[in-house]
Amino acid sequence: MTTESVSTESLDVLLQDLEYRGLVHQMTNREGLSEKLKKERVVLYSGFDPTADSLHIGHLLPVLCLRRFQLAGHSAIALVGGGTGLIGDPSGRSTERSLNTDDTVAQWTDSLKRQLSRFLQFEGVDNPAKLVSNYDWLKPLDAITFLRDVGKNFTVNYMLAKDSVDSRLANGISFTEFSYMILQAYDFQKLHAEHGCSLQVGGSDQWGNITAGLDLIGKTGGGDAFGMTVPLVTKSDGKKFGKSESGAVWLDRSKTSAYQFYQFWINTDDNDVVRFLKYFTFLSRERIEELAAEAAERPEQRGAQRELAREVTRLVHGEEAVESAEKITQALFSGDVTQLSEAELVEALQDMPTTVLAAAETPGLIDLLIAAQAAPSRRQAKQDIESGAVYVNGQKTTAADTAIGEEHRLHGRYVVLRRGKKNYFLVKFE
Ligand code: 485
Repeated sequence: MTTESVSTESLDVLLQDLEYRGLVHQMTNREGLSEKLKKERVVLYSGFDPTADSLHIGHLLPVLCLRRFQLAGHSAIALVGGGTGLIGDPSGRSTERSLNTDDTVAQWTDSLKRQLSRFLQFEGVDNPAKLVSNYDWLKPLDAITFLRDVGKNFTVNYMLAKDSVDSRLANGISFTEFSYMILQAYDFQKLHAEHGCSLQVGGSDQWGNITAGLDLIGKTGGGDAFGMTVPLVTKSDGKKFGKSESGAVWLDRSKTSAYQFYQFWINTDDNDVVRFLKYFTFLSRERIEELAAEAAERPEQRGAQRELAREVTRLVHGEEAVESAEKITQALFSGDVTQLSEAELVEALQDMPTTVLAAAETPGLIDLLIAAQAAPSRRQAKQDIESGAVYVNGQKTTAADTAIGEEHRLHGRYVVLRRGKKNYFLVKFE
């Protein structure tokens, strides 16, 4: 199961590569794991709780780590917490979570499984990945078995000493969340016994849960097992990583469009871009060093940001999404929005002010600027038009008495107004 030999050369470089990328935050027994990784195909897992209908970029490091291990010849298991998602992990949180219904968690479990499957290979390789939900073994676990066989291995003293619990003692923690670590420990033990899984990877807030699993495996006579955490992603400006102005950056395209996703990465600070290239891309060390040198010499060209955005968008949404995001970026930069498909136009202007007018209306340009809230008064609107600051579908329009008729509508229903270099307004006729 775990003893097949794999080309030792590729395995030797894996840990070095992870360390070069700064992906190893904590690790139990580095030498032991290094030896094992060189010697055999290791089965590892990482878990994701269905606390929303999509993963977000805060989940990406562990997801990509599973992929890195798989590409190096190891066997990755992505676990969705269909069971633990019904309980609620207190790790890294200062307040109790509210419980979601069984149906909601079941739906979110399916969504997460679908998303995770994009990053791993399940067929056509000799180390196919696995996708499991801990609902399958946690749901049938009865209270007596759980307390006798699992709970007996943990002292309350040990549990109280964990950060996730200790940090909550002042304000209170339910018995439900208090018990969470034991469930995650049980998962690790289960995967260890049934799939030969000997490594769990997670974010740094998962250290306590991962080591609880190692302790359980140790106490119940299991063999070698290891834990590793990836760092919490920080930004040099001190703001929280993974939030854009419109909230979390999701991996689901219907929540964060591929263009918005691409833009998020394009906007990476010069001080963060090299670190993020290491964290989030599969580019070689040579290529990263090249981009780092380029970014240091010619930061204004933002070549490193462009490559970062392209690579991560390709990983998450595919090549076609990269092309369309670049096309949209170019169109908004040059102002020529007429080349965009309807879907691209909608995506491009998604975050811009949008006004809906009746299809029968054919307003004059001044009225349209007022309706779209692109000008505060008719007087100002007229002045903006005559001074050449107003563009209709990318065309500078200096006649204040222009009527905006059907011939101006892109894809039969959109008019794109622009004031100045980058203030866009979308008017939709329907
Ligand atoms: O056996 C397991 C069951 C559940 C989990 C892990 C193993 C999930 C874990 N307890 C958890 O809550 N993870 C977070 C989540 O699902 O959103 C985040 C972590 C973050 C990183 C990410 O998952 O907070 O550090 O591990 C993948």
